[in-house]
Amino acid sequence: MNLDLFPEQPAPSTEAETQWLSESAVIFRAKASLEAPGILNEIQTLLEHSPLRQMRTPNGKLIAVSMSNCGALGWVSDARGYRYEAQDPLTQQPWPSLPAQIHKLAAQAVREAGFAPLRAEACLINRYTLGVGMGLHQDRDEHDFTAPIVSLSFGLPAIFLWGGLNRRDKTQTIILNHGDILVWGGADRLRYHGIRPLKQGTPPPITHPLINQARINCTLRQAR
Ligand code: MD3
Ligand code: FE
Repeated sequence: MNLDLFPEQPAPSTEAETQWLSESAVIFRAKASLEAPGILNEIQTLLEHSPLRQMRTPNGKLIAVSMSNCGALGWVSDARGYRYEAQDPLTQQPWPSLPAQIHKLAAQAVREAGFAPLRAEACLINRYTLGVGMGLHQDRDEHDFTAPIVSLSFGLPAIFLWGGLNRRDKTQTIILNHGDILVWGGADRLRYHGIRPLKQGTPPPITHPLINQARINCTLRQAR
């Protein structure tokens, strides 16, 4: 008997494919699949130094996604605002260094997307458990909006909302699967975007405690 547990989601393709969302936004499907176990192990190790935590918005609201950072700068949010910091406020130590495998995949994706090399000194690590999402927002805490952003997705598939330059613009839904790398810049850099609350879905072909009924997203940005 074949019980289809996830009838609404097609099985994610394990095939490497390139999908352009526009002239300056591209998804490299399954591009990080091979490196995923190694990257997840590296993330697990660095999270022993700078653990995942829920931050608060400047208005005091708890952010549902659990976050940490690696690289020279980390994105933080608290009563003093959204900003990049060289030290983890939890440990008052520098953030762990960016794993070489993440750096290498991101640099390759930026090149293949046709952008100039970037100084990706900030890597935000987001972890979504079931029911957790991220509301529609723009990424505008960086100095230079001409630098593209790269994101790597691992674990459960997520429904990504791809909006326009105004909050009220219509959004498109795009599924981000395990191993997908997304690069966007240029005219798309300030688009509104978000992640729908995570649902159960086809698990990826590997298991790892960080992605057990969960999704990990690494977002690399040039902050300064
Ligand atoms: C397209 N993270 O941390 S990454 C964030 O999956 C964030 O955790 C999401 O949004 C996540 O700020 C989405 C992909 C992404 C991020 C920013 C974009 C796509 C984007 C900005 C403009 C257009
Ligand atoms: Fe964002």
